[in-house]
Parts: sequence; structure tokens; C-alpha cells
Amino acid sequence: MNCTKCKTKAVIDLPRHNAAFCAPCFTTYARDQTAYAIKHERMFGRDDRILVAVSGGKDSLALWHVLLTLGYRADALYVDLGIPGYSAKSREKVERFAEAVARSHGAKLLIHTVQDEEGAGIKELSDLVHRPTCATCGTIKRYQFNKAAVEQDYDVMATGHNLDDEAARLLGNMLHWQEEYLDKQSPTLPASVEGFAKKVKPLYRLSERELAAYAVLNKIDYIVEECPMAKGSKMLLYKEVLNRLETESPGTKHRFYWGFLEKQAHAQPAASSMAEKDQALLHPCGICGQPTTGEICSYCKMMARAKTAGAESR
Ligand code: Q46
Ligand code: ZN
Repeated sequence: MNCTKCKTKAVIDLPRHNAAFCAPCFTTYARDQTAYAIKHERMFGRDDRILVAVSGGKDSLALWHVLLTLGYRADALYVDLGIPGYSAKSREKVERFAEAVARSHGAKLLIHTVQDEEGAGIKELSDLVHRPTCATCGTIKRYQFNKAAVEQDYDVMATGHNLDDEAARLLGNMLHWQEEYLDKQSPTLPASVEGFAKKVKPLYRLSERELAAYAVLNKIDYIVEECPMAKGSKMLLYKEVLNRLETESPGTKHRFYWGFLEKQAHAQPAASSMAEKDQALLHPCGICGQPTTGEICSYCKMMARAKTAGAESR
């Protein structure tokens, strides 16, 4: 098997593109796909300051790496969830990458430690508020990433969601006809209201397998294990089903997700009318001031509940 571009020995085949690449041509392919996504979806420009959400996994570290090598101004934020046996390891991977790679590009790493800031690790917090761990985690991460981006004047927040993530999420939303979520499945979500950062997913054109290959070929040391809390999640099941389809019919995942994006682009109400709709529904949280549809935002409500439950159990 030879490289489709330079005809030397290939190291990876990409049946969905009917192509194979050697290491340097594959790295170029991955960067070109990301650069195309950034431009096509109007994610950010050369002068923008980007905050990358990093977890220590292959996708987010590959994203940080690609953005820095493409010459973007990208810092990163890591949220330490305090999961025994997992968080310490993933944090170490992120800190090492920041030290070995990001620093030479002038980029910095911000760290938010849930145990210090919210008063307990994610497991204990979710027990206190009687919510599933991943729901608690989602609320905290969304809140803290947005807060950091807005308070520290980043123009945009980037996450490492890949093609597999987005196709699986789309499948889940369609199976349950969650139309309100379908509206939010675009790779660029504008900062429609004051207090909400713009959010982008520059890796939506690259698959999980391609990102693992990018990380290995570029010597990015990442945490291979998934977060232990993900075990048994519906997303993993949807990914399995889509992988089965992909094996039988290469290109299924990208046809499914990119096809959805094309249809959505034609059907999408003008960004300004969406912004007006959002603006009408949102106002500042009575405690922290971040935009919310209720009196108090879900993060502050959760923290108040955790505090009361913590005091009662003492
Ligand atoms: S990190 Fe958090 Fe995921 Fe772990 S606790 Fe669940 S939501 S599985 S992206
Ligand atoms: Zn609040």
C-alpha cells in the first residue's frame, strides 16, 4: 500500500476517502482538514485568542497541537474533576504536553480544580445533589469553560469533538427526536448573547481513528483510557453501531453528519433571529451573573444544593 500523494510506503489507509498516506502526508491531511473546518465554518481568524478545552485525551491534545502548529494563538483550560485513579493521570499528560510543546509556542495552560473550587470531587458532588456524575460534570465544565473564556477575554472556545462524537450525538438526538438539540449541533455556535463565549469544534471532519493516528505519529503522549464514568453510556453504544456501519460501508459517518450540516445550513434561521430569540429568554443569574433562562443558573442552583446537603450530613 503506497501513499496516495507521494507514492512512498503508506502507514495508514482511509477507506472513507479511498486513500492511504505516509506519516508526513497524513499529518498534512489532518491539518488541512482542520484548516478547512476553521475557514468553512468561520470559526476564528489569525488574531483571535482561542481557549482549548483539554482533557488529556488524544482529541483535545491533538487539537491544541494542530492549532499551535497552524500558527493560532491557543491557550488551554483543563478541569481536574478529582476522579480517583483517573484525574491525576490525565492531568499529568496535559501538564507534560503544556511544558514540552505548548510553552515553546508561547501558549499557556489554565487549570480549574473542582475539589478546590467547588469543595469536593465530582463523585462526591453528584452524590450530594443526587444527579448522575456525568450530568454534574457537564454542568461544571460548561460553566467553568464559559466563565474562563468570557472573564479572560478569549474570542472563542474550542473543543476536541471529532466526527465520531458528532455522528453519535446526531444519531442519539434523532432517535429521540430532540429537535431543540439538533439546532445546537453545528460545529460553530456563535456567542449569540452577551456573557456566552463562541464555541467551535475544529475536528469535526476527522474521525477518532484518524486523531489517534495523528497523536501517535506526532508523538503526543495522551491518556488512552476513557473516563471511568463513561462506562455503559449510550454514546459508546451509538459509536459502536456507527463503527459497524462504517466497516460495511466506508464514509457512512461523514455522509450522515456532513449531510445533516448541509441540510441544516439551508434550513437554518438567520443567526440574527436566533440571537434575538436567545436574548429574549436569557438574563443574568441572580448569584453569579452568567446568562440563564431561570432566576438562578443551573450551576449556582447545584452548588447551593450541594452546600445544604453537605451541611446536613455533617
Ligand atoms: S469526563 Fe465527565 Fe465525561 Fe467523565 S464524568 Fe462523565 S461527562 S465521562 S465527557
Ligand atoms: Zn449562576
